[in-house]
Amino acid sequence: MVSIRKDFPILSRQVRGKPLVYLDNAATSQKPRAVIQALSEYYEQHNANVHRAVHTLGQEVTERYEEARQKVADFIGAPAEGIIFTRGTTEAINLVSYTWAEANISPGDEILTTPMEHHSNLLPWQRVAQARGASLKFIPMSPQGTLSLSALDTLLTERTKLVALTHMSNVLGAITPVKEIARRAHEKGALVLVDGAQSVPHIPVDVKDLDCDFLAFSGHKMLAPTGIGVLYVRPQVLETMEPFQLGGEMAREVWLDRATWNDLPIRFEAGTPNIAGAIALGVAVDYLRNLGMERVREHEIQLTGYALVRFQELPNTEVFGPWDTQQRGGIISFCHTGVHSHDLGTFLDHEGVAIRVGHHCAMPLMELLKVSATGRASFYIYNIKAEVDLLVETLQKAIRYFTPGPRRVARPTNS
Ligand code: C6P
Repeated sequence: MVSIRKDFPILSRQVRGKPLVYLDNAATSQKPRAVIQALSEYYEQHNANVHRAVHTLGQEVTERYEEARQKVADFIGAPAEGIIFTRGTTEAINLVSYTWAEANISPGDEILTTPMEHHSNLLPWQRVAQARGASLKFIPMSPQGTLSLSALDTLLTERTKLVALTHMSNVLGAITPVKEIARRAHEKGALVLVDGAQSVPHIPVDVKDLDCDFLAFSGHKMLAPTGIGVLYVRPQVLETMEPFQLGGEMAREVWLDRATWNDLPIRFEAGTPNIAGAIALGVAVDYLRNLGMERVREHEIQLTGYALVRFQELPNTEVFGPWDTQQRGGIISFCHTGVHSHDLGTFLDHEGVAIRVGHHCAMPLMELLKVSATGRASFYIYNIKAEVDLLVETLQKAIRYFTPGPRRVARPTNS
């Protein structure tokens, strides 16, 4: 979507004297001017605390904060009372692990997840399993990210209390069949938590359609600032949950020895929240809705398909994840047999191209892929084919540069 590039001021900057080619969107997205302006307008015109003040500024920001909650709710097809603002996906998942899981996971219970989870959706469950005497089970998967659904026949039992899985792998780009897994988990009485950090910014997501009980995602990966994220909880489940943190605004009445809790979802937002961030997230949601999430998805399918074809020109380079663009998002992880990903990433940076290299906070998946690190290019709405071309051509140069002499001469090049 070339026309929207002008909305993103950072895209006109240079890096090391070259135009920035930003392909690290799975780590964090860039921000449109509308979001940046929402932040400065908030501090220049409205700044006050929410839910507390009778004065005009306080009322203005409370109204805007709650409007943002409604926008986020509509974006994922949820009721506003099921939307809790958090710092991000990590805090959202930890909230569930410290509240719902502590109260509902007992010795002998099982938590089912996958080997491709980001650490944020693995470590909290390791902790809960250890603390509660429960066990952690994993749905087997192929190196491309296809989950073995037939294994659910034996893996899902009456002991399964929670299925926690990513909707889109941050390494493979693989989209998981959440709907099917949720249906089968519910048949056994288990709840379903979806890590939507990589899906909500990129594909249409509707919690009613997925039929999940929890959905966690981060604003900063979907055009909003850092430090704001969302936990959706199915209201019937939320009503049963004890508060996560205790403090200001989450209590209704407080005595010296006890307290009662405020309405949902404020009960789960103790202390002063990230008001500016939440309002700016609302603006980011407006921006994405104006574009249309179907269009966002279609754009990324096109770009990813093009990139997958072009990556085949790279010698000795393995590309991970599904080949079918319908089954993956705009994330391409790759590994060269002879050149370390960090060298490739550094070379690309010298040409203004930003990708991520490393284990991507998914170390068990690296083990499954039998690599210690990958390079990862990830796309968003403002990326264009010319950037994919530059990425592939610069990778070709990097591979030639780092490959020892004779092979350098022998390989046909386009330089
Ligand atoms: N992945 C990446 O470069 P936070 O940091 O809380 O906003 O998001 C955590 C998280 C959870 N789940 C998935 C699937 C994720 O991809 C991430 C963040 C970034 O892949 C930073 S490690």
